[in-house]
Amino acid sequence: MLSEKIEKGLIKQLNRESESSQLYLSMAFWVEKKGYEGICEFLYDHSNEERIHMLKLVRYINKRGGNIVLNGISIINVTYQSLKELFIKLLGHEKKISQKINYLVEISLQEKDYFTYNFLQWYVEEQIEEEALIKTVLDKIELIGEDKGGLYFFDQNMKNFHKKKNCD
Ligand code: OFO
Repeated sequence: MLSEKIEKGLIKQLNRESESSQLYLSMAFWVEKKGYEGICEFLYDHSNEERIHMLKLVRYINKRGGNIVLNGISIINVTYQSLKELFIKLLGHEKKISQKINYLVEISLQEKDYFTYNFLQWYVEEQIEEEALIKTVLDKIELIGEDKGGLYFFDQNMKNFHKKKNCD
């Protein structure tokens, strides 16, 4: 059985993962409309990954006898001034998620819930990867700056990266 505190924390996290999925999805719309064929695939893909993060939590909470409540989520229709702004926001978002995961790890230790502590290690690893990935994309976008040709090639590279990833 999960303690009330852990159950509440995990349910909040699963709703955050669901929101993350919607956030990536809404960013993918925006990017696709701007004509970036590769970057939009990256964001659509990532939206699916966030859904998988949510499902992992759903399955774990159910296995431990918790009661899930889903928040109503509306698609976030935000527009951005630039790709750079979008990825800055995304990095900020992932950093916030990392803090929440760290907090959950902390309370799982306080509550001596070592099953949950162990379960959360996957998310800890994932956040390290995600922050690094978004930071790498942002660094590249900053490096390219106003160079439209550079941006075009970067977008094409992202498309190939996406194709390769789906074939591996
Ligand atoms: Fe992007 O993060 Fe899920 O956990």
